[in-house]
Amino acid sequence: MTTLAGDQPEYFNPVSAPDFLMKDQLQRLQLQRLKRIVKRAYDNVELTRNRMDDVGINPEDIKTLADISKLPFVYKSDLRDTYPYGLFASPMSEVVRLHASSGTTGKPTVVAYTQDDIDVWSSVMQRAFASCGVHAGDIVQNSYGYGLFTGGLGAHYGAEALGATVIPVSGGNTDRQLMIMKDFGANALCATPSYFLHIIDRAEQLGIDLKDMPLRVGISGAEPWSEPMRTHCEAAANMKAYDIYGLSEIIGPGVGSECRCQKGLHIFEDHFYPEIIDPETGEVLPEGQEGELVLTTLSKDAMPMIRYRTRDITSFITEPCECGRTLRRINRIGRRSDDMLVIRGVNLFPSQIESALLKVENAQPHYQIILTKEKGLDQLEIEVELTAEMFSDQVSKIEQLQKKITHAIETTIGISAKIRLVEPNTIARSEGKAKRVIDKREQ
Ligand code: DLL
Repeated sequence: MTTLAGDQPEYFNPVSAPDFLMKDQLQRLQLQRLKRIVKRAYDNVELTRNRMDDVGINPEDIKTLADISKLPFVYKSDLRDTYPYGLFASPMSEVVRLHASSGTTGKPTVVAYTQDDIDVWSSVMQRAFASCGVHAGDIVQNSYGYGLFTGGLGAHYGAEALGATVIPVSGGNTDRQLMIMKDFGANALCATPSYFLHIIDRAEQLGIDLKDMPLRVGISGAEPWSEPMRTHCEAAANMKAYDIYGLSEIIGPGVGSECRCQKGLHIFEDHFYPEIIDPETGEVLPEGQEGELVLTTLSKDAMPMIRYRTRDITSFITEPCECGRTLRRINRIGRRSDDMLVIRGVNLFPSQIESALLKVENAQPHYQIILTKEKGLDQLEIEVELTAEMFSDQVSKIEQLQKKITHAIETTIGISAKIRLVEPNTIARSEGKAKRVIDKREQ
């Protein structure tokens, strides 16, 4: 049995206790919370009431957990259509915090928290940290952006609740981040995978070896990242890198998290009820099949989300986890249904490019996808950055690399792509989520 701080077995750590409930205990709790939250949303949110009335369902009709499938879905567009406060179930006098996520189409979507909601959020983040092996007494460098983005404050409160020391450095100013990391002796680093990558590159440029730092754990999320990327980060800093999942509409980071097994993310099911549906038909899929994750907040008062369509594609892992947690696991989210690019009729997800690049020696996972149209036909160009070392190398070596990358990408995505190798540091770096696609086809 593994232990957390001291000699306490993980099972008996009070932080993790809800992670180990027996199935029937958990389901009883979920049902009790589901009934309450459905009633709360019905009584206080006009959109929920109208949608439920339209399909002729009452809060009293929720008698079992399976009855959840009778409830109508909520979509991101519902937040936009009721902007800013239309889905709130609490009066503003009880709302202690607002966050927002920037949409691609103008107005952000706004989310709200009561003090109880903030407490739930801190507790799930505390459990997430604990399951990634962060303990009381650790020093957590929090490089998620602070502000309207939920990453910064979500991780901050969770780490404090755990009894760790937080360095609220936020994203950006990478040279300073590296100095702080070293001087303050950070054991854990929270950053988006793109920013993690940037920190690693910058350290290399400055001649800093991250392996000499006391870093032990990396906690990354907010965008898809691949297994090869995990290997890359772990090797560069001699640490373990864990995936953490969440979204503003549900609470922020802390909806789910990996554990020491690094085999899928446990969903904190006592607060967030997960379903996986066929995105076309809306039907709940048999356990194990891949589909869209739908989440219901079981205990969020200010803004209950009932059957929220995340657009994130994943599947449940059916076997029990070796860590002993009874919480269900989902596979890592590699793509969103609305991220999919259709190029000459072939489906492509940007994360496939990352995986392909990381398989080629000397290639960098800094890339940008540029889509254009020529004589009515889609053209796919992928800009890939050279390392400074490769850049000063012989032309023949660069040509060889280009060939290898072209081959790796074509065999991964199944269509031809023009690969353009670009000078080091020419593709914009991100302190948060990376922008990988420039689609010029509609213009
Ligand atoms: O990204 C919350 C967060 C902050 C999660 C920090 C983890 C760490 P949003 O900005 O609302 O919230 O974006 C949510 O990001 O629907 C997924 O598409 C994507 N996403 C989040 N975590 C992961 C992950 C935050 N671990 C959207 N893997 C979600 C893949 C992720 N995609």
